[in-house]
Amino acid sequence: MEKHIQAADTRIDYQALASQIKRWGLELGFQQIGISDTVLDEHEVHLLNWLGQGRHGEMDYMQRHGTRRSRPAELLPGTLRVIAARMDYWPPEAADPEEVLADPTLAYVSRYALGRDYHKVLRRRLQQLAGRIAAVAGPFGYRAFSDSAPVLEKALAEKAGLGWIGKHTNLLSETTGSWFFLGELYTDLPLPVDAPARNHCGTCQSCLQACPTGAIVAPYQLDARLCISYLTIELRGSIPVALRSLIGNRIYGCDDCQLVCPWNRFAHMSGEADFLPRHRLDSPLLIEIFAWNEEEFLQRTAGSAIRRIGYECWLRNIAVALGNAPSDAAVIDALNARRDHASPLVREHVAWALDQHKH
Ligand code: B12
Ligand code: SF4
Ligand code: SF4
Repeated sequence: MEKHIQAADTRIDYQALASQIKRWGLELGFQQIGISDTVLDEHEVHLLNWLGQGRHGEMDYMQRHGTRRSRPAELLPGTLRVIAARMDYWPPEAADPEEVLADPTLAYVSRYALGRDYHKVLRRRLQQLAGRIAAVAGPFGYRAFSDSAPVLEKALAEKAGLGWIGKHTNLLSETTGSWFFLGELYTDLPLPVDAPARNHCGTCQSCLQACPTGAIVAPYQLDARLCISYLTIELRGSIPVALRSLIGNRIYGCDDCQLVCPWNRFAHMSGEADFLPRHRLDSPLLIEIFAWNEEEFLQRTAGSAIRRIGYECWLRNIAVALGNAPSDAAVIDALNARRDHASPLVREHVAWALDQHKH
């Protein structure tokens, strides 16, 4: 929060300011900016149902903040409007996802995590946007977020006209698909709001059908406990045995529901050097990255979102993928080299993986 909350300043032309904000957003590398009010009543009902059904699994942070997540002014008092932004992340120079997913000797890392951690990239740009607004409007109340606080980002972006929440529960648009991140500025400026985006899922069910674990339990409803993204990124303990073979070679996140979405034919490549793949993480050999020691893991994932899962979960995830790989000497040797690992979590997943190669 950079300053006090202010009332509408009659000297400011808010309509003109909103247009400038959208232009500045594009100059700063966002692909689209929209403005919404803070009313999220319907989304709050869905959020509370989701939590009530335990679909957040062990993501305690999803329920820790009460109604602050669905009521922006409870998180930042005085918030009147939300300036929602989206930034494409699909890296132009990455291996073809279908080819990587089809080769069980390779590891699949979801496309959003191949380069630099997006949280930092988006929040820095949003701060710059706020700086430009302040230069024209004077000091104003705001805070910048990108997956960094209890904020219902997709719902706000939908209201701001950036796209609709699809049946796979990601935000997508008919002009750009869904391969983008979201970020926002909560603000006390009484800016004019944009019209919400319309839903174009129609009768399509492709994402529900493509999900390897059946995590999209109904249109617009995701049971995170079944989602490979949750299992490989958020879950800290043991991955449920029944789900391990369904994970295939996905070692960090999952993109399947977006890969099949017809609207992603219209997706644009990211122009951000920050999102280019690092250390060939777009198609690494499973046995090679399983051999990294902790120092190598920390060094090669510095500045990346992957680092947050820690070395133990990194090995846990790769062990599962190696359990799903074809049985050959190199795979069995790699697993045997980790069977006495200091971590019980790693040992248990390695033992499971070795067991897969006995049948
Ligand atoms: C928790 C979380 C997860 C969890 C749960 C996902 C989820 N759907 O909630 C897990 C770990 C599984 C996850 C995975 C991924 N995530 Co995530 N995640 C979040 C986070 C932190 C909160 C999302 C949230 O509020 N969930 C609460 C539930 C209730 O929301 P919901 O399932 O979307 O349900 C909404 C609607 O579907 C609708 N609804 C719900 N039930 C019903 C029922 C009916 C009948 C109807 C009509 C509607 C309806 O209302 C709900 C509220 O708006 C946001 C960041 C943020 N602060 O917003 C990022 C965020 C959503 N994630 C993001 C990304 C990129 C991903 C992955 C693609 C990463 C990957 N490749 O592995 C996957 C996609 C998986 C998927 N199919 O959604 C991006 C999405 C960008 C975009 N274009 O939409 C976000 C916005 C982060 C960011 N700042 O860019 N994520
Ligand atoms: S990210 Fe993967 S596991 Fe999760 S809902 Fe989409 S397809 Fe299913
Ligand atoms: S795959 Fe089909 S149903 Fe799923 S989000 Fe895309 S358009 Fe909607």
